[in-house]
Amino acid sequence: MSKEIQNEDPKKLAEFEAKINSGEKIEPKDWMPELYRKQLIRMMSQHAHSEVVGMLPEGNWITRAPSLRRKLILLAKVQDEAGHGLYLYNSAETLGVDRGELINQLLQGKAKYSNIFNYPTLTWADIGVIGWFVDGAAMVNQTMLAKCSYGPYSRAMLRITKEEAFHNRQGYELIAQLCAGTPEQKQMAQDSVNRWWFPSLMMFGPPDAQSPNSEILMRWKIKTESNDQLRQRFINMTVPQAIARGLTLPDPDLKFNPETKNWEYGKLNWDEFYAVVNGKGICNKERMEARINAHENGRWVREAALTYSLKRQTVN
Ligand code: BYC
Repeated sequence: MSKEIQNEDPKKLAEFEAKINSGEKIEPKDWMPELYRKQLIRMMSQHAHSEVVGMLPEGNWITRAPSLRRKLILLAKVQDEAGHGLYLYNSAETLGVDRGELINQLLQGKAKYSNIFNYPTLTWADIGVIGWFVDGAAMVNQTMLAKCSYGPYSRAMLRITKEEAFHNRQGYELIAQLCAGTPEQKQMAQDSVNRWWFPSLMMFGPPDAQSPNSEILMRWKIKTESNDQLRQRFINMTVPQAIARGLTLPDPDLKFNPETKNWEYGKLNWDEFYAVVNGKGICNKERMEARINAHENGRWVREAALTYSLKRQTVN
């Protein structure tokens, strides 16, 4: 047992764990072990940062969308991601941490966000594949998190997951349309699938045996399924969709096991994953610069809003 848990009051800890095991949610004012609070802040803030940084690769294509319909869908999707970031920062604040502090950690390069957003969006097909793969992976992960033991996170996930399902469908529809188009359009979809498949599988985190946080997260039902279980569910869901569109996936070891009913997959490049997560991806620098600029450009808005709210407090 970790030292941080040993220092907790054993009676309170037992009551807390009994509550979780009975399926009750933990709410902000309830007693919780410090490690539970710390783990939630880590995960929820990484999640919020991912939503906000995740607006960049797609936002990059809003002005280049090929039709008004596609532009409206993309604009709505990117706005949804901003909303997800907002709910998640709000939910994290219920744990007694300040949103400004979390954002500073991101801007100073001290906080993680999802590996996937450090890859570039080179063609229009990437917008479809992000919806299909990235939002599909997020939907699988977040459907599990909607059952998590912390009330505010679980409730935020319920709403976010509904929106992710829409994002996933619009992405698949975009790709289906490209696949039914000219040979060049189909090839553009295939090229995009080839580049995004493996990074999307890595979104679920390292294999269970190398996942340092999983044990405690699963004990306290923050996560109710493991990284590998969710990765497998996503693969099983997505492979038939690719086949239906005549697309191939870039894994020579992918094969269906009729006994387990799983699509078995080959080795993932975890060296690449850790390099990307630790700042050495293709777009890490660009993403951080964009967020720092956005933060600086928004300073006057935050200051004006704060002054207005302070003035209202004085008047009232
Ligand atoms: N990327 O012990 P592990 C979206 C880190 S955005 C980067 O298995 P855990 C969207 C991990 O943090 C949706 N880092 O971790 C938005 C840990 O490092 P620390 C994003 C990763 O927490 C816009 C270390 O590796 N979703 O949908 O048990 C447009 C060891 O990992 C990643 C979420 O954030 C990664 N992929 O499990 C479109 C979901 N994976 O912190 C779409 C919430 C692992 O110990 N988060 N690491 O230094 C989770 O469900 C879990 O945190 C994870 C990882 C499954 C991601």
